[in-house]
This record gives sequence, C-alpha cells and structure tokens, in this order.
Amino acid sequence: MEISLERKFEDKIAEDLKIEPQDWMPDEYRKTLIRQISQHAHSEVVGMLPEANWLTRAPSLKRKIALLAKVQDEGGHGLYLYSAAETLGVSRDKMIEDLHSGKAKYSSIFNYPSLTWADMGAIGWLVDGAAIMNQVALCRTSYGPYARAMVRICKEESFHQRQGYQIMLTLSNGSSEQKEMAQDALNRWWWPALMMFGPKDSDSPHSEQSTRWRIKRLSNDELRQKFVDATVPQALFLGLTVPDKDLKWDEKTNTYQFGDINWDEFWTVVKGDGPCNKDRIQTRIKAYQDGEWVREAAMAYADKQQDRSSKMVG
Ligand code: BYC
Repeated sequence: MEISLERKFEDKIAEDLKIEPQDWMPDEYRKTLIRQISQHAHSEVVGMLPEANWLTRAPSLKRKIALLAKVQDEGGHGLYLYSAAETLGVSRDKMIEDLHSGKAKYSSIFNYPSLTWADMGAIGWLVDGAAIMNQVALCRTSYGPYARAMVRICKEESFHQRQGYQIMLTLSNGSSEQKEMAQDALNRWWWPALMMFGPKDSDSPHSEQSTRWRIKRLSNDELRQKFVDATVPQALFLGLTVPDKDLKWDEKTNTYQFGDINWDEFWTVVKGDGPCNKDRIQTRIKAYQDGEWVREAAMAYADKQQDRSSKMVG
C-alpha cells in the first residue's frame, strides 16, 4: 500500500504535476516544506521592520504612500505563506512560537539596520530584486499552494523592486550628498543581498533532496549568479560602483565573476548574532503581545457567527 502511494507521489513529481494538500507525501517532503515556507513567511513579516523604520521620515507624501503600500504588501505575503504552510498540518501558533523562540530562521538580510533614506532604495532594488529572482523559480515549485502563492507575490515584488530602483535613480541624479548616500547604501546592502541565496551549493545540506523533489528549481549559486548578472548593469546605469574589486565580465561564460562572500559573517547572522537579530525578535514578540486583544475580538466574532449559523440550521 505504502509503496504504491510513494510511487504515485514520485510519478507526479517526475511529470511536473503539483502535489496538493490532500495527496499522500513523504514525511520528509512535508517537513522540508513546513521549514522552508514558514521561514519564508517569517522573512516577509520580519522584513517589514527595516522599512517601517522610515515610514514617518519619508521625504514626500508620494514616497510615503508607495513605501506604506510596499510594507503592507509584505505583511500580506506573510499571510499567504502562513496559510500555505497551514495546509501541511502545522498551526500558525506553532510557527509563530518557533519564530519567537529562535527555533525557526528568517532571512539573514533583515538583521541589518536601515540607516538612511537611501536604504529604502537599496532594499527595494537589491533585496526585493534578490527575492524575485528566487521566487520566480519557486512559482514552479512542486507543492501547489506554495507555487500559487508565489505567483501573486512575484507580481507585487516587481512593483517593490521598481519602487526601490526609482529612489536610487533619483538620488543618483541628485546632489553630490544624495549620490554619496546612494553609494553608501549600495556598499552596505550588496554583500548581504548576495547572502540571501543561502550557502554555496557545496555547503547547502538541503539542496540535493529539495532539488530532487522539485521544491527547489534552481540552486543557490545559480540564482546568485543570475542576480549578479541582472543587477550589475543596473548599478552601472545609476553611475554607482559595486563594492567588489574582483567583479569582472567573463567573455567566455557571458557572466560576471565576483569576489568571495564572507561566509563567517553569513553564519554569524544566521545563528542569531547579526547587528539587529535580538531587536527584530523583541519587536515581533511585542507586536504579537500587543495584538492579543485583536485576535481575541476576531475569535469572539467568529464564534458568534458560528453560533448564529448553527441556530439558523437548527
Ligand atoms: N538567511 O541547505 P540550505 C522577501 C539556512 S523575504 C537565513 O541552502 P535551503 C522580502 C537554511 O534555512 C524573501 N538562513 O537551505 C520581504 C538552512 O537552515 P535550517 C525570503 C538561511 O532551505 C520583505 C541552512 O541555512 N525568501 O522577499 O535549501 C521586504 C542551510 O541552507 C539563509 C525565502 O525565504 C538566509 N539567507 O535553501 C523585502 C525564499 N540561507 O533550515 C523582501 C524561500 C540559508 O536547516 N526559501 N539559510 O535550520 C528558499 O528558497 C530557501 O529556503 C533558501 C535556502 C534558498 C533561502
């Protein structure tokens, strides 16, 4: 019995069909998805914090509206992704508990501070740019609810990336102080953005199985390279310098060769000792505690509606 279910699952993967919540799936496939999707959801929600920091200091009403819309979108992405993970049998409370206790990870990038307005440009351009590169590939991931969530998320991320690039363009064409601010933001966000794609393939413990199950469609290094190739010309167009002395165009491969990533820094941040890790988690815990009355009110309302409809049926 078990063998034929496993066979059916493997056949579906081989035929590039989607696995749906009611389908049989190996425990490890389910576990991997819960890990990845919940971490992705946490990244979206924690990812609201560096930009929320600048909402009250946006330089114009127009900039503020665009940034506010973007930050709200990230919250929405978190919600789609928590819902997708719930279809695998994990509760939202459990996922949030794991984030608050430090058991579940979220993207390393959100543990860096946003120091100037130019960081709003660099985050939209580079962080959302890197996120899209990864998420476009995930639109073809093998688990149906995750793939479908990604389609909508990617559309919104494209707006975010444009919003950020537009800020960088304005600053790069502005006063010398503004240009300097844009360059400084690029200097600080470039390497952390490259780290978003995860460890190099040879050091990535989950990649082999996740690729076999078609959860991952492109490897960490492939996505990183695609990001560098797409982004360096954008930096050149801005008249900014990518902070990598080893960066050079390779005629043979038609790609940019780039310098070594500081993996010690990456693992320090991933393990919880980056510049803002503790602050980010404390802020999330406080937001969760402050939202207790909202959850209670929403649940009381839902219970009342349920009561009313069961009385009507009775
Ligand atoms: N940061 O074997 P590997 C956004 C962990 S947010 C922290 O390669 P995998 C946005 C990894 O979890 C976009 N940890 O793992 C929001 C694993 O640890 P565990 C977020 C990282 O899963 C607001 C270990 O290292 N996007 O769009 O095969 C504003 C070994 O790694 C990181 C996603 O989450 C990292 N950077 O591949 C703006 C995309 N990298 O779990 C923008 C979905 C690795 O064994 N996720 N680790 O304890 C993925 O595609 C994959 O999970 C990864 C890692 C490519 C990130």
